[in-house]
Amino acid sequence: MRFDVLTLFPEIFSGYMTQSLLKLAIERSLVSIHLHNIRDWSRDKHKCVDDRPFGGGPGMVIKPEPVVEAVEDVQGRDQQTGHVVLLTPQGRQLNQTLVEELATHKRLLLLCGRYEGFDQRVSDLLEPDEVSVGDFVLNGGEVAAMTLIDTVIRLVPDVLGDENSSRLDSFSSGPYPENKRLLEHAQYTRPREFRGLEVPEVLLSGDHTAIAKWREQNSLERTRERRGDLLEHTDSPKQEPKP
Ligand code: 6GU
Repeated sequence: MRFDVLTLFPEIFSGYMTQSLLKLAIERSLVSIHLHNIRDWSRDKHKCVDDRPFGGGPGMVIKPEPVVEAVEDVQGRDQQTGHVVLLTPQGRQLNQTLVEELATHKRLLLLCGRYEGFDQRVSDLLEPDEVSVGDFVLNGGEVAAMTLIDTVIRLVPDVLGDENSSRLDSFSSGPYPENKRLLEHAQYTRPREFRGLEVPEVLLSGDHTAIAKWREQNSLERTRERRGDLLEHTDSPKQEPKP
């Protein structure tokens, strides 16, 4: 899977890209990340890419020309173009279902905004898939882009060592019916007892059926307690239909 990232701050990605899982995936050619500095498409002699908003107000707006031209250039370099994603708090909110959808693309082109955002005509012309990572304000789209990359690459075949570790995670559909997303069950490792707190007996029993049952129960309980909203969005009817 290939990512092209258009940003004013490509350096932000360097630590993340040299981190183990992603680094390994890049080395194994399962994932590639190409960084592009939007400033390189500035026509201005001072490499200026932003300007004051028409109508007044605080902050600066990123000009449309360098962004649209950068996207067109990067898209034009290869036969296969990328699905264009614009990271913005105004987009549809990222969740595991959207991550799965994004992971179906062979190539994604991520546009990271800064300041007060891009000139509206960037969206009008490119019609990107606008994605937000949550209802809060980040200083820019870079951290959101890394979040998106991090969640998507987990679904690229062979990126994770153990196939199962992604399937059983919180929010993955896992062994549960489609769309029914549960939080992951509690995990324990040695020692068996720590400061008076003991590991649940069943996990030490070696009885795999009992363990699976305990884990499923624990998942459900936790989800009900912490994220009841997740249980409301299931396809299964809340009540048995009357005969
Ligand atoms: Cl994608 N960008 C910014 N700047 N803030 C956000 C966001 C994105 N998602 C949530 N908040």
